[in-house]
Parts: sequence; structure tokens; C-alpha cells
Amino acid sequence: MRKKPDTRIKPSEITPEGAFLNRRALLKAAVAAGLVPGIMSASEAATIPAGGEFDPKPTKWPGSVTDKPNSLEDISTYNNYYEFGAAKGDPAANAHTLKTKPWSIQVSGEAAKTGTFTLEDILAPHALEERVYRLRCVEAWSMVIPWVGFPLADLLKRFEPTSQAKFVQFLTLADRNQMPGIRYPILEWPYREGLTIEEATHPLTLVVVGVYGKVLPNQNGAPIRIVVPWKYGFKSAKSIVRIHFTDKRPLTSWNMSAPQEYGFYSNVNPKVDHPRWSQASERKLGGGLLAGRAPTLMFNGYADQVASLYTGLDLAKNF
Ligand SMILES: Nc1nc2c(c(=O)[nH]1)N[C@H]1C(S)=C(S)[C@@H](COP(=O)(O)O)O[C@H]1N2
Ligand SMILES: [Mo]
Repeated sequence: MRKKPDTRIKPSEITPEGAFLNRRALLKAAVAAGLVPGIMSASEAATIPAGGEFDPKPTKWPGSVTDKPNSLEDISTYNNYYEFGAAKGDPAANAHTLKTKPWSIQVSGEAAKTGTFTLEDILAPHALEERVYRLRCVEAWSMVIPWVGFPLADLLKRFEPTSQAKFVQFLTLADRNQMPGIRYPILEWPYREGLTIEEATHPLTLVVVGVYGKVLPNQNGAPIRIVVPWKYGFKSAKSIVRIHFTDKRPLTSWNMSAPQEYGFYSNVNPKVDHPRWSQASERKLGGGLLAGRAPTLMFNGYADQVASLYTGLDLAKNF
């Protein structure tokens, strides 16, 4: 049996318990912290609901893909979350030890407003949407997922990034006591990822807190993760604890472990193969975990929206 999760909390992580239940108190605190414009109405305040279901229901985003979403069962039992083990079923089996409350995010680097913010302060001013996106793993399988979240751009601008903020790095939780996979040096811990500021603030890039109208299962990156739909799945960091604005291209865990296989950009691209397998097609998971193969689309089908971010860039070199 595993050891009990570490229950020690840093003073910076302490949030009054009532804040989870009382949106007005939560908003007052967020306004005091200078994070919320005073005009916010309580109904717009996003919170992680104690009961697990978002209420009111997140509004449906009109730009969602029309493909049939995978079942919650598929989405929450076939995962990559190496902190909980390297096999696809490991995160579902092990992630119950992840302690998602209280949670806070450190904001650092090239921004006017840095410091440690509680998850409640992070979420308070945002209205949640449901967006159905394709997810394409670098391992050449894909799913369709109805995420609950809001644009990352709306969060980042609250920290007032400086003109030197050319990139954003995301660092995720790395706690041996909660995460059995951390003892294996498969990757550089904490798991870290990065985006250019243009990618991070693109309207498709999301902060995600739920799936299928419910709070994120731990194995999907609770309580808060990033989703970048035109990039291979590993760019979408789970359970983030730090956002760092920087003028230099940040280190990313997969690139550190195998730079010839995983580049910084990692845009879904059927024309650039992984050195060990083709990226021209993908295995669509679903119902029994095998719904057939499909050709992989440039930028995972989001080319119209994102191709302009890369004009003039040689995508074979900048893979
Ligand atoms: N912290 C962390 N984030 C992570 C990973 C991980 O191992 N650790 N795996 C990535 C990979 S490879 C993929 S495909 C997606 C999977 O997201 P899902 O399990 O919610 O479908 O999460 C990404 N984010
Ligand atoms: Mo992945």
C-alpha cells in the first residue's frame, strides 16, 4: 500500500474553506487581490463545484468540432500522465492520491503582477464554456473531448505580461508523496511545457477545469490544466502549479528527454514523421477503444485558425 498523501500545506496555499461555497466572499477576496474588475457579477464567477457538476452549465462554444465526442469512460481511462505511471491505465488507477484542494499557482517572470494566487482567485472572473476539441497524441492516436474551460489569453492578460514576455512556461505538480511515477526518471520533473506568447494567447488555447460538464478527473489533470488543440497532446500540461513569463524559449520535458523526437513546437503535422513512426494517420479511439483509422490533419484540423502563427517558419526543422 502506498503512503498517505502529504497533507502539509504552505501558508500561501491556504484558502478559507468558505470561499468554495460562497461566491460573494470569493469575489470580494479576488477584487481585493486586484485580480477582478469591480463590475464582475457573481453569476459569472467560475469555481470548482464541490458537488462535481458545473452549475450553471457551461455555455456551448459554437466553434466546436462536430465529431462525436469519446465517452467519459474512454477519456478518463486511457491517459498519459507519467507522474502516475507510464501505462495508459496507470493514471486512472493511481491518480486518486492527487490532492487538488487547496491549490495555488505561482506566477513569475516578465509580468507586472506576479506572486502566488489561489485557484479560486485564478478562476473567479471567468465564465466557463464547453468546447469540443480533437486531441491528437504524438503516439498517433486521437480522441474528441468536450472540455470545460476558458481562453488562456483572458487569464494571462490579468498578469500584465511585459513586452519581454515572448514565451510562457508551465510547470506542473511534482510531489513524490502523491505521485508514484515521480520516482522513475522517465522525464525531467516537474513536467514542464512551453508556448510562444502568440500561441498561449491564441483564442483556441484553453485553461481547462472540467470535462463533460463535470470537474476534471484527477487523471485528466485536475484541478487545472492547459489544452492546446493543434499541438500533440504532450504540450497540454496537466495540474499546473506555475506560469512563468520569459524572453527565452523555455525548457520542455519531452524535448529535454529526447530532443531529436520532440521539438518545441510539436504542431500536429502529417508531413513530419516522428523518427520512429509515421504521423500521416491516427488511430481514433472510442467504444472498445478502437473506432478505426483516419488521416491526420494539418494542425489537427485547426489550420484555418492557427497556420498564420507559423508563416515563414520551416515546419520540418521547427517540428
Ligand atoms: N503533467 C503532465 N501533463 C501531461 C502529461 C504528463 O505525463 N504529465 N502527458 C501529456 C500527454 S502525452 C497527453 S497525450 C495528454 C493527455 O491528456 P488526457 O489524458 O487528458 O487525454 O496530457 C499531456 N499532459
Ligand atoms: Mo501524448
